[in-house]
Amino acid sequence: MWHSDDFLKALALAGEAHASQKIPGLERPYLEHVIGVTMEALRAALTDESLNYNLIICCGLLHDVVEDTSVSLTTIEEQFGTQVAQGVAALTKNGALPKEKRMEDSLARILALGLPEIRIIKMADRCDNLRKPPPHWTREKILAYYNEAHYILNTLRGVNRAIEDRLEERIQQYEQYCRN
Ligand SMILES: [Mn+2]
Repeated sequence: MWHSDDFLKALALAGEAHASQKIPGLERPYLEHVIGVTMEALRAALTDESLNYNLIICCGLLHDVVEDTSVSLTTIEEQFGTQVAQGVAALTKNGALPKEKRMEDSLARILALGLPEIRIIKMADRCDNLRKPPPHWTREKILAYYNEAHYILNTLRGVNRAIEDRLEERIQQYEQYCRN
């Protein structure tokens, strides 16, 4: 089982860090995305008792704070320990790289880390992100996002059937936006 204290501590940090952010294209608080990802990952992880649920909860809640806010990996390491900081680091895209290289690089670092929990969170992240695209997205961008979802699934699959099936399902649901 997980620790309620760690859950509340990670929720507080994520809530504060993302307080002013909205989900792109939707006027919804960003925290909904973060909690959605964590719940999606946890639901899949519960099919496998060997997984570290505490790691899923902390890294799920904190997965976007370093990429999108001023919270540093040092702060995360001080408050949550090395493993959570390593997980968040792998889930953080390297902004110094050209945009088209960032996903490939992040997925390579997620694989290299060797923690199934972090692979599950990345797949859960794309599950939640496969929402109705923002109105300003071009068809080309929607198709690229759809193809990238396949790339994420094919790169990270092999750790947890429940999240892989769920991502497959979300990709199929997203196909409706790729048509016209
Ligand atoms: Mn995310």
